Amino acid sequence: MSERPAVKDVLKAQRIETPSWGYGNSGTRFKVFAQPGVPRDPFEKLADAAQVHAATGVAPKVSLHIPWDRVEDYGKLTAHAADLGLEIGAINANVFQDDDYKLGSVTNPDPRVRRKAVEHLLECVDIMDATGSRDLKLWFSDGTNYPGQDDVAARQGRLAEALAQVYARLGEGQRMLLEYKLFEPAFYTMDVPDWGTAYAHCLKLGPKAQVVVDTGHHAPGTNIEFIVAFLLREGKLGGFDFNSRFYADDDLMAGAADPFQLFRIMHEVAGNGGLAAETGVAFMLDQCHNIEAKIPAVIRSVMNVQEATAKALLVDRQALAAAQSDGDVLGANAVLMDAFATDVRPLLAEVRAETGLHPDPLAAYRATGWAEKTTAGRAGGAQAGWGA
Ligand code: PSV
Ligand code: MN
Repeated sequence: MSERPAVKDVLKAQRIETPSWGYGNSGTRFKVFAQPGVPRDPFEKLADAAQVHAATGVAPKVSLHIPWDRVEDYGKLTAHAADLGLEIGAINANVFQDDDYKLGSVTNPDPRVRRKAVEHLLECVDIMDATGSRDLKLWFSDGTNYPGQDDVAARQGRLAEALAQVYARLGEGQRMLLEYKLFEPAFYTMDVPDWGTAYAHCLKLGPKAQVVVDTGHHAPGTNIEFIVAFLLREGKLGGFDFNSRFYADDDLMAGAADPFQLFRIMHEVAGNGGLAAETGVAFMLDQCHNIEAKIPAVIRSVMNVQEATAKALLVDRQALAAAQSDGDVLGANAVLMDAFATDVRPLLAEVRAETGLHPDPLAAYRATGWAEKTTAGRAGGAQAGWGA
């Protein structure tokens, strides 16, 4: 394995962003199970994220969700992040948890509600300015539950208008990442249900608008790697919200449900320039750890993304291209399957050791005693969760 310096360099350079909400309490609509030692505010969430970065060496960025992570002083939060060796990643807007948004946010038939939603999105850009964040991540729960409930084409017009207002406010080097989702919470139509809708809006907006692919947001059986290849080719893949699903938007650990799918996605990323820093693809996690310990679950997810990336980098591209141009169907498939079947854990252990890390991030984390310390030290106060 040690004869692969180029592969190792790419693995050393890849960064995986972790979500602040992954460290807080979460659950399903049936129950939120509180866990001991869970952070009580965004400062403590960053302290937990720093443990993930310390163990893996590749997770310096943390996505925030507003208002869950709203603070008085974003300069102070950013300085706290820097003290921990972290940076603020994407700012996720939240226009889905207010009574006003029952019939939608930026697509609501009421112009007052639309204005309120746009104000929130603009506030998120202010927070980007204050924290040095590059990405505004937009997901809209907007949609309808019943045929005839609203004019679906008119809703597209309202959406385009709101996006244009926010796009115009973006500064130099800032991006808007538009996320799509097939269904939930709306069950008849979502206003941004698929990559095509997101892509069309981003294309109209301009180069700072790109699509984000949340791996849990598709119909079962959707070929996500095709979407990834298409968007990369068009220069419109802004990033991923990685997580895995068995049924709907399960938000389980990335790579847990279908490691082969994650490999296929990373194969398209690696083969289409998506691992080059200048392409700007953000590898973010968007997960909730409802029953498992949160920090080790985030570490495991980071490792799963790294393993899929390493396997994708091991694909013999020359042999693949030769088999493809020869029309050798089985040969081409074998090249891909050989890479997928490779045990890349020793390679990743070497990469970690070469960067001064413990070869086993989970063992490194356990050795810190952080879980015991926070369980004892974070008694009292209200634990952070979806509504915080
Ligand atoms: C929506 O399901 C979503 O994927 C969006 O990214 C939200 O911001 C996030 O989940 C909240 O958990
Ligand atoms: Mn998401």
